[in-house]
Amino acid sequence: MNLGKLTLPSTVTFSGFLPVSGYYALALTAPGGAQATCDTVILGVTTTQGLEDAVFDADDTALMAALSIPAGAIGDVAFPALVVNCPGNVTQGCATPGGATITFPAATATGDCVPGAPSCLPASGSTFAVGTTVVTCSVTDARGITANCTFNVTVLPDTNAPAISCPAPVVVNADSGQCGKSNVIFTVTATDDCDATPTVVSTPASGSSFPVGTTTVTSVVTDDAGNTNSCSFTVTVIDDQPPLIVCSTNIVVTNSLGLCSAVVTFTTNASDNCTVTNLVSTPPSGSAFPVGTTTVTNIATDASGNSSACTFTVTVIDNQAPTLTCPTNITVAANSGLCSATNVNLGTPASSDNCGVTSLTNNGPAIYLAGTTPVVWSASDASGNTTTCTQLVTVIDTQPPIITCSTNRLVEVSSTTGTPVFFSTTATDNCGTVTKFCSIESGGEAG
Ligand SMILES: [Ca+2]
Ligand SMILES: [Ca+2]
Ligand SMILES: [Ca+2]
Ligand SMILES: [Ca+2]
Repeated sequence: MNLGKLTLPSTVTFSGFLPVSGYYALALTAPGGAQATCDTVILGVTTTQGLEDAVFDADDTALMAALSIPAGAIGDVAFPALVVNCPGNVTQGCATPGGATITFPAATATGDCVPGAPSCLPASGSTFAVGTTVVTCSVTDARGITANCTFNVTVLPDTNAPAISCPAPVVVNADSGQCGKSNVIFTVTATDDCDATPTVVSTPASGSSFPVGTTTVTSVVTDDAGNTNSCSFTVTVIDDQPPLIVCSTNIVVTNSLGLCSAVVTFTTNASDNCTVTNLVSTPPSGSAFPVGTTTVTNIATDASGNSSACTFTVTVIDNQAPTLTCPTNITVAANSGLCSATNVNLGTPASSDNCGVTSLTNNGPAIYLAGTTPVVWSASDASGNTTTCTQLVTVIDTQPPIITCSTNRLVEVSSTTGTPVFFSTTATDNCGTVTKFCSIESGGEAG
């Protein structure tokens, strides 16, 4: 057995002879290229004459056939087997319904003529459907020999719902002048076993405007596989703004005719950032207000119980004087022996007032002289309105004068024509001067 190597030029022609007996090793260089291990074909050829001028194109199967080298003829030379080594089976969870992108270690190949890394199908980095996929990695060397291996890629779906955490109840005050709060910010956190950024949707969303009151926010988280979870919390917006209330200015009116009061209407205005639910005036508009000054208290309340108050006064003036009717004029007799009367009973006047008579007086004297005396009655109310009337009181003298005659006289006649007689009579009256008359005056001649 002869073993040898022959390096052939890149361009070869077969010009010699073969077959022979014996054993030769021929190193052939592939056409057009440098010699490489993989380009070397070791042939075991039996020849009787040795190797002469033998040239081969190792890649030329037609040549090989022309050489009549039986396939088994080269079996006596051991090539390092071409072996492809697959990575181990891969199992990965967290697939979406569309699958999962899986990368796996590269397959390797061993042999003396490995042209490069084996290629795998599906390739690493491909999207694998949920389930088990057989990956085949193969390589073909320059000799046309193909080797392969397989391994399993198993993709498990994401069946776990995300975790979600809602914030504690949010309590805020309403914006000034608004029945709500704008731009309410809150944070809902969520995590997932597979999806690094699960999608959280809150309704209403953070940054929304919330009305006064309590609103429930529902937050739903969804992972890439469509698993969901939810939580909820409340956003409470407090109305801490009391209503704005505007009272009437103070009111002054006169009484209604005949009444010690007046019906007064007024307007109280109130507004609120939400709604004024109650506006109460005490006493209410349209009430009968008594003469005098009454304070009206006004209270506006909103739905949240905030309230504001203001006050003003209603003054009702009594400008109506009392009515007064004097007692009838009276005539009385002078007291006995006097030219006047005392303890005169004037009688009772008739008087009334819309608010009541507070003073009823007269200026009558204690002693009424004979004649007519006007007595002025005066009725007043509490507001100082006064009415007067006049009653005439007449004192008459019903007492006749008192006259005292002289005692009877007996006189002597001293003359034929008569005798003057002098006598004295006296007369008095309770009312002063008395006019006295005698049928014969003192000093006249009595016959
Ligand atoms: Ca999940
Ligand atoms: Ca309010
Ligand atoms: Ca009055
Ligand atoms: Ca008299």
